[in-house]
Amino acid sequence: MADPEGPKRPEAPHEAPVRERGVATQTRPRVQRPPRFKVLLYNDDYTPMEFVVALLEQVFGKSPAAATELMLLIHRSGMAVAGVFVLEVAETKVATVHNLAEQRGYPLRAGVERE
Ligand code: TYC
Repeated sequence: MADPEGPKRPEAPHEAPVRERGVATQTRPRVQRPPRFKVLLYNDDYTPMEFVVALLEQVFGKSPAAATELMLLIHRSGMAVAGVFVLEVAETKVATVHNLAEQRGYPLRAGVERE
C-alpha cells in the first residue's frame, strides 16, 4: 500500500549533523501592540455625583460599586483614569462623555493621555 504521506526525503548518510555555532541567544517574537490611551475624567463643582456614577457604568462598563468609588476618587483628588483604550475608542469615549454632559448642561470634562 502506498504511504499516504507521500514519498519521504531520502536519508543522506554522508552529511555531517548541522551544529549551531556562536553564542546561544534567545529571541522573543516581536508582537506589535497598539499604543493605549487613558481616558481621564476631571472633577468640577456642578456635575451631580449620580450623573457621574451612571456615566461610569454606562460608558465605561463599571459596576455600581466601582463607579461610585471612582467618582468619589475624582471628587476628592480632582481627576482619575476612567479606562484605557486604543486611541480611536478613547476619543469616542471622551466625545460621548462631553455629549451626554452637554445634553444636561453639565460642565463635566474628559481627556485622553498616552499611557
Ligand atoms: N464634584 C461634583 C459634586 O460635588 C461631583 C463630581 C465627581 C463631578 C466627579 C465630576 O468627574 C466628576 N457634585
